[in-house]
Amino acid sequence: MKICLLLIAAGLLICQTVQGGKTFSFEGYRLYRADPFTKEAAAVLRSLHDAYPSEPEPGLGLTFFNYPSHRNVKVDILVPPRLVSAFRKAVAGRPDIQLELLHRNYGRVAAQADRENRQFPRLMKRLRRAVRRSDQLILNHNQYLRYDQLLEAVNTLAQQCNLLRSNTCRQQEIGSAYEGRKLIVLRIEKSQTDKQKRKVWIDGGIHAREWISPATVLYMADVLISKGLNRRMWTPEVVALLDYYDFLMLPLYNPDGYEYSHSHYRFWRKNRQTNGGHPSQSRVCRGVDLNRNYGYKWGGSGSSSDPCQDNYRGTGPFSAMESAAVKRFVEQENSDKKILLFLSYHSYGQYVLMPFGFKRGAYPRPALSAGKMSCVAFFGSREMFATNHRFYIHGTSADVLYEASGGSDDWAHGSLEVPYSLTVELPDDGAYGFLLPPAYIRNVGSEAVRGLLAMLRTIHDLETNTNFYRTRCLAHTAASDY
Ligand code: 0X9
Ligand code: ZN
Repeated sequence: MKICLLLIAAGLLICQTVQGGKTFSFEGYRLYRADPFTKEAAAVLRSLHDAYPSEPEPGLGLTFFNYPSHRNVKVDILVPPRLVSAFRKAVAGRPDIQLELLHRNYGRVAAQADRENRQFPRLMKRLRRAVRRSDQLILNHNQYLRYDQLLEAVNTLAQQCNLLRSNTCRQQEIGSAYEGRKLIVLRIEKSQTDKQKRKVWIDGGIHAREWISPATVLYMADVLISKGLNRRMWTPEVVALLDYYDFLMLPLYNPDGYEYSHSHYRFWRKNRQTNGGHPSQSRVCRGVDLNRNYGYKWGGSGSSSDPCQDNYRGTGPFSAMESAAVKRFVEQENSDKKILLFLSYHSYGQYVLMPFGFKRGAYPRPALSAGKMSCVAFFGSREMFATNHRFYIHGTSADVLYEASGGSDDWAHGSLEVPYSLTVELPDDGAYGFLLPPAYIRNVGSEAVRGLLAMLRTIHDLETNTNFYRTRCLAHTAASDY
């Protein structure tokens, strides 16, 4: 009851606050959801995507929140006022496209999200005076942090980790982003002498606008440290996890793009490197989609050669500094084939995706390897559903989402032969989309931790119990599909 009153009081406080900030306002922008029923309809959406790129001035053209690769792939599209009639002319009235207006003025939605991100930490501070925080994590997890704050948070985690158990955590600068910001990997290694231990790679924030992703990776690192090393907080399964695996965590893969999405354009996706000019553009466009820049099947479907597009693949495999740094590091860490699980966290949509993403109907070989990965994805998504009743779809990226080549997950499995490689699309399902309020961070974080535990439990079972696949997996995976 007290909480409710406080929440009401805080709600009033939110209403009173004056809108501020100098970021792009989205005033009058409309958010549409288009569902193409035929392949011709999907092609119409793709031609709009290509004809009106968001750049060279971000927000000038259409901003697609996802890519219309096939029929029945619903896409959310942000339309500036000047393009509303052209957009509607191309799409509305087509019997094979269902068009829904989600927001008439996305400026109001973005402004509200901005206010909440600034005010929620203050609200939580007040609340905590009344309600003692029960989970005892090291960090607050109530705000989408800026780059500096995020590095500070990683530093705090590393220090606390080593206070709990000396020499367990290490921060490693694996390279830098185009504008010079650091790429920091947090290593959590409970026993550095155990040569048998397998490694788990986890990255977040490869796409700038997916703010819930770095926040979730940070949350997961906090739980691993707080509940795996702190005697007063021990959770047996987390303790065991640190005995079996070493964790290599890169919470913020794309710091330049992330900062830009905070300071200028909220829906920026790529990194911030300057590209050579495109013949059709008088101005230079910026950014490479880092998740189209990987070397396995680079340059194929779902990636663009146009530097102004959001899914621009770059000039060649690993042409971007960020992905080149990650490649170097991950390859070195995997030189003894010790990486067992490669996990990339994105948003939004609620999917657990496995390779391959470059083409529909392409599966890991042998079929058993695809079946095992699918089984891990299934148990992960089932556990995440059990946590907060948010449903995650699992399958190969190309089959259940869209075709997109040059992704990190395809590379980890296809080139490095990491046995289990998954991409998790975190919440939500599109109601808030990228503007998921910071109040969700803890909630999504705990769901992600439980998903991670379930995935690693399943992998352990698969690797140690020869009957597990037959008795527990086959019921959930149509092995014949692979
Ligand atoms: O398009 C992507 O890079 C990911 N979705 S997102 O909406 N977060 O941008 C999905 C990547 C799936 N993996 C591959 N296609 N390889
Ligand atoms: Zn993404």
